[in-house]
Amino acid sequence: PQPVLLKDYAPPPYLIDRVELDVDVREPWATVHARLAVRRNPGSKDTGRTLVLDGEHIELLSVAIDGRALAASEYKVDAQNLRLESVPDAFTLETRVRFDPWKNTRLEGFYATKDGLFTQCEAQGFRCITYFVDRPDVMAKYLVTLHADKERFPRLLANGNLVASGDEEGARHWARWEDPFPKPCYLYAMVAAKLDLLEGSFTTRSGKNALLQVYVEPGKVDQAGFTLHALKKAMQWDESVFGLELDLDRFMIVAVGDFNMGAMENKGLNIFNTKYVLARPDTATDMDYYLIDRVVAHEYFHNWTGNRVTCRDWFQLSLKEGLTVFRDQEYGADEYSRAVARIQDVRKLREVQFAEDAGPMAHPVRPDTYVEINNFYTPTVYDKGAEVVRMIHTIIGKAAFRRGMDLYFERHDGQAVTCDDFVRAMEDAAKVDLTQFRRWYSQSGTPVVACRGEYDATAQKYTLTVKQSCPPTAGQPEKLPFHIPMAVGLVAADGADMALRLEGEPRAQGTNRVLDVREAEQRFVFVDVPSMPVPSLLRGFSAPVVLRSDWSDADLTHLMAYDSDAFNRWEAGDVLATRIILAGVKAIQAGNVPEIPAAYIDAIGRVLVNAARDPAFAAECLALPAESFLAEQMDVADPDAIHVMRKRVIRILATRYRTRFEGAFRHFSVPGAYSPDAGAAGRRALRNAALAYLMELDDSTARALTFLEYRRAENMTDTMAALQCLANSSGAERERALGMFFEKWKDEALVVDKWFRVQATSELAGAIDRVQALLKHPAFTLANPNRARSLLFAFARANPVHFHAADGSGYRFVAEQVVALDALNPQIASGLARSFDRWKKYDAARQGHARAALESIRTRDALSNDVREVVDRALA
Ligand code: HT7
Ligand code: ZN
Repeated sequence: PQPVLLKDYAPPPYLIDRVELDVDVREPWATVHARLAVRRNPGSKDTGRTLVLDGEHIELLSVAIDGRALAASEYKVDAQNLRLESVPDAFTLETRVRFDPWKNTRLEGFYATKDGLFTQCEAQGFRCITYFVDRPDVMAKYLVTLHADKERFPRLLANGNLVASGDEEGARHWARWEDPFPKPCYLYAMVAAKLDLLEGSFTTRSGKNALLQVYVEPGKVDQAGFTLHALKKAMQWDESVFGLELDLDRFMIVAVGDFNMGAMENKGLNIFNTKYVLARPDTATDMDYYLIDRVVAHEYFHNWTGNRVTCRDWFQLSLKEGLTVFRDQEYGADEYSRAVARIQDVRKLREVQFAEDAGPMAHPVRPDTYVEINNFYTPTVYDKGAEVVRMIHTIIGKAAFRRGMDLYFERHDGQAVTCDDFVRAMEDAAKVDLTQFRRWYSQSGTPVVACRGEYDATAQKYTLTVKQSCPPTAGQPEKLPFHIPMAVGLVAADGADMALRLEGEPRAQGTNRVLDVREAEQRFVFVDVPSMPVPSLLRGFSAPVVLRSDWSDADLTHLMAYDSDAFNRWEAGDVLATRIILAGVKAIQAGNVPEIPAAYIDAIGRVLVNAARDPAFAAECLALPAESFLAEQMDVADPDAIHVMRKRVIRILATRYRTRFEGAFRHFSVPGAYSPDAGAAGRRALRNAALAYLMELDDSTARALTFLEYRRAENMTDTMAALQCLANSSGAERERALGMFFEKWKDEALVVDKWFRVQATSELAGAIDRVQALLKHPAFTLANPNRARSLLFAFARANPVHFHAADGSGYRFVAEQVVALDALNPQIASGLARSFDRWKKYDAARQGHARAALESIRTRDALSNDVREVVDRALA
């Protein structure tokens, strides 16, 4: 297939203002009768009279224009399109199509699961339901009537308001829904299913009372309460922070167990993966609760950033996704701990997005080309996109950002717009020039910012020299300098922040400054600096860059102890730990015994002593950098040495602080009824981090303690923490705990996913054999994305030492699974294929195995475009 190019964008020659759908469900068919009000687009330069509609995996039964049925000679239909020549300027187009949702394993369009039928239309699933101009700049009002068997499908839902319903012949029923808002077809949704319902209500600040509904599979209403609670919190937050109110009388969330992504923001009818809806203290961990909170908020926030103002084309995806991730990050920061939320978000960005930016799938936040749009729902578009919005917030400040949002809605409500329209609203509201800043949207790659500080005691000046560069990325050999907001402070020897005055300024302006770095090399001279400071750079991770600085180990332990910026206190420890592990890897490679500086061991001791001040923060400080992140820091990654060295550091700390870890494990218990709030979750995080350190000793005392904890645990957070430790241990407790767990939870799909995951990520020898055996487990199926993720993605992404096995067995195994998955669900298969992205980072022997594995995928016939694009780019 030909790549789609941003530069080829042209407005659609025809618009569709109104859509009436009549959907009849009778197994094996769904039959869809569509009536579309079509008119020529006055904004299009195309003067042709051909209407091209998209349609895939559907069988055309009839076509009519203004009530006249067309003969087969009057239209052309192929596997992708329906073409109508010489159409009038305005007309009603009627089509009838049918397809089999029970055979739809791709899970896009309209598909069947055990509980009923559900839709997923973003990005291009609507064309699998009816013939349509399937692009987001075609917006229409919808009236939808659904018909189905009443007993099998008691719930018939679509976007908007229920306007009529009734029974019909043959024990069937129908329901008609009208959505008052024009929308792009990717926001279309319908459901015909047997589901239980939890209801609530929300009164908006202008006094409108809205009905809130959460639909879940039968018998699971007791796991839906937190989602309803989270939805109300999100509504409240968007009103108070952005002044944005719910515009609907009814807001529905439907949970489905078979779903390709996390959730979908269809107007008024959000469809969610069960993973982001169902939670009970004994089935869901603190992290599950936190993610549910964030995802519910994210989808709700899309109602304005995505639905009311949508994307002109799919190159603009970050317009809605980057902005909405920024909004859900801020919501998380306000609802939980700002510092811990930031640490976790940055950790993920650096582990996943930075690797993407350095690999074959690197693309700008606003890509300029794609083959398969589903491959571009990426960490770059989402998470780097959110960082780009955050930088605008940092540059112009909170008040101007809010003005910019208001202006954006004032100008563009009801429109399909571009990233540039968003930036222009921010520029106009803040009266700043973001011309250079726009490069963040068009240039791929992670900039490297190198800082060097020089102190002149006589002149009492501190000069910070900042150099930026950006490595070449696919299709972009050269980059222009970025506009980088760099938040900085200067920390004195006594730990206090110094007042900051730049040369030329009349007076000091606070102790925390945002420097505008715009040049390839720039100097910032601070005056009135009474003593040699330690610079605290990029506070709060104010830009998505790799920071290099000439800090000594002592500088870093000083920042760990005193930096007033909590993120940078954590960051200093992370930089130091990375430095120590990478030095240890070199020592191991040279056959030497690695050393761990006493200053670092002492600093971790202080983290433990002070843990009670903020247990969640302390738990983050105890978590060493991930193996995948460490691999990215090496020229040639050595997964075995990284694994050995990282574990060595943990074991040395565990040995040295055994008593403190045991004390923390006892002390930070959380009495009373379970609550997922930040305080309680933070205590559990610290307690379980302590347990993991102790279990690294893998002696009989630690194993007995962990097994006892496993049996006594009263919530899933503590259960999983203990089980994860046991899964990595060779003792007999491992099999006992895993057996007990499965027996207890075999009927709870999301908990069974955890059981697969904990085994797939086990570092014990023989991982591939165990994962291969689990593939044959009766509870395993490739057809369910959550299950495939829990075993295959977990192995390929979170078990680096076995995925990168030196004999290539990990690569061969994953390649075979990519091929098997591709036959069912190309989107999920291409996600798994992306596990090979960084294959060129490894040694020649591993590269040979990875290349062979990738070639073995590429040579298969009938490979999807999704997988082909990923594999072609990896091998290029
Ligand atoms: N906007 C939603 C994206 C999405 C999606 C995309 C492709 C295939 C399946 C999908 N399910 C959901 C989710 C979001 O970002 O809010
Ligand atoms: Zn989103």
